[in-house]
Amino acid sequence: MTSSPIIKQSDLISPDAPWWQSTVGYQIYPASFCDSNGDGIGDIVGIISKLDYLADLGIGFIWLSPVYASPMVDNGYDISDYFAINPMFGTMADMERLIAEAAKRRIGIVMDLVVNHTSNQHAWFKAAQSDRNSQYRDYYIWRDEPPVKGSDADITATFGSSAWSRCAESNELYFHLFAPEQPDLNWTNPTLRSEVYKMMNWWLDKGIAGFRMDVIDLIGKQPELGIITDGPDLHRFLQEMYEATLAGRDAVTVGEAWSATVSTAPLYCAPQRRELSMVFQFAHVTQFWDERLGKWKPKAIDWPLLKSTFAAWQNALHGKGWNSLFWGNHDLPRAVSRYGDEGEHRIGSAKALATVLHMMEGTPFIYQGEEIGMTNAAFTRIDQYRDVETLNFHRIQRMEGVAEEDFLAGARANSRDNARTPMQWSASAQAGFTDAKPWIPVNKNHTQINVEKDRSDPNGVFQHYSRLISIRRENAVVRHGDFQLFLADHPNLFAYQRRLGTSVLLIVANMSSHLVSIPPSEMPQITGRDLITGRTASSAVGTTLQPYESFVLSFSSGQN
Ligand code: TEU
Ligand code: CA
Repeated sequence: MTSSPIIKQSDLISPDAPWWQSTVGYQIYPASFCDSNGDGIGDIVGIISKLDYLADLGIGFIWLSPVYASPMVDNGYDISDYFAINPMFGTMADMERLIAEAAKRRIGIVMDLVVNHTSNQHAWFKAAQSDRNSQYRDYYIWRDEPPVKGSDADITATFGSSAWSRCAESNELYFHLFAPEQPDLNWTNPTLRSEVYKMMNWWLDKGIAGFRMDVIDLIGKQPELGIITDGPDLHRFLQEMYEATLAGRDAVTVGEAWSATVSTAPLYCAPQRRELSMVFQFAHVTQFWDERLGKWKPKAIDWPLLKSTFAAWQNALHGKGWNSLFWGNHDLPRAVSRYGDEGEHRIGSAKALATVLHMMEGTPFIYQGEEIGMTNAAFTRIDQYRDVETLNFHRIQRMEGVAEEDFLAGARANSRDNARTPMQWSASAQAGFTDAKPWIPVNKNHTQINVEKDRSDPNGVFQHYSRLISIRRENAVVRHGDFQLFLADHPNLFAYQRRLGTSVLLIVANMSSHLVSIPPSEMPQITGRDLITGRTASSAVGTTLQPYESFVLSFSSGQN
């Protein structure tokens, strides 16, 4: 096993545990992070200029959303060349400099690996569609006629409409689980698989720290049988990929798996299976979507239900596999807007959410702007949106008779663009993100919510995240302790204990905007040091918590 160039094993408290279990990831959505050349679009040089900021925060790696060559139908999740950088984001030399500059600060670069599909502008697809005898033909999935309605192969794409589109050139239908411009790759073709592994090795050899794998639970699909997730060959492919690329390297791999359950997750991430480092699953997200209208009609957050979901995952994976911990990403609304309070208690709720998430077992991911408590976009008109999914569903739902205001209300809550408005660096025009007109509007609240302002506040959100990251690094119990939920049915208090040997942490947060007293419970009555404030504090029954107050008490079980 070669050791990671990024984080030295000797720096870690448990040198036996992999480096990515002691640190925190930070997701950058390149188009919206920092624009260095005044074209209104974030870029790689912009990211390099903010590496010191990320080093101050204390993160260990960046998950970089796609920067590969792409026609940008789905903002880079439609790749036309895996070996090239989109000129909009910079050059390969910029990318190499990013890897090197990040490494100097002990930050790894985790690339987004989008290999469930390519762009329809990829050379493989162009060759495949123009010539039935092309060697690339079988890299994709074809059909002569549309499937019979209601038959197994009659599948709807994630972005709406049929997953089978007619190819004008060959007059056949090809399969795509996302936009028609994102044809799905046929993973049953061994040559295609080896091309993907070659490409992965090429990037790993450049010194990247690993991959976040886009919709990796879909690569075993068998559309003719109606099988999309958990296909019969899925794990065989992942094991083959591991041996061909990851074995002998100290890379991290994060598998996006919307379909993963507490029972299927270990199949991806149990270490002895040699597949992925961790899963990135969405049980806590999708449980609050409508049965019929999905994300476009979100349900209110029910804390007892949410807590029980986290607890189930904590307990199911403990000692078996590794999970990711996150509130948001580029596909989801902003954490404070969805789970907290974007008004009066914005700062408090951002901190409480961070506390309860970061003290669990798993690798936390911070989505850009979350560390200063950024909120949803608050767009009021459809022409402010850019996201292909939002625009498709707008068209579809309007056709189905959904009123404009109703659609806009759903989009305001859950459109992917909520997370994609530019990073708010300062109160100046365009939030210090760009000098030009940004590709998507800046949130009007940047005058109040921005990095400069938050960091000048010792009680700001950034400081809190930074503290939580140090607590994780310094306390093995955060990484490997067991988990016990307290007050499971309490509507506002999120309370749990982590325990490793004699070292115990008690985490309590009031997830509401009113005062809440801790009721009698099975929770230990102890006094310990609050790792966040450094004060001596107590978990005593009757203690009253301020709105969104949270604490992390550390004590030794020998003392009580
Ligand atoms: O997301 C997978 C995915 O299924 C989401 O699009 C999700 O279903 C949707 O937001 C829910 O409404 C990944 C990427 O994270 C996303 O940005 C890409 O658009 C998608 O894959 C296709 O590559
Ligand atoms: Ca730019």
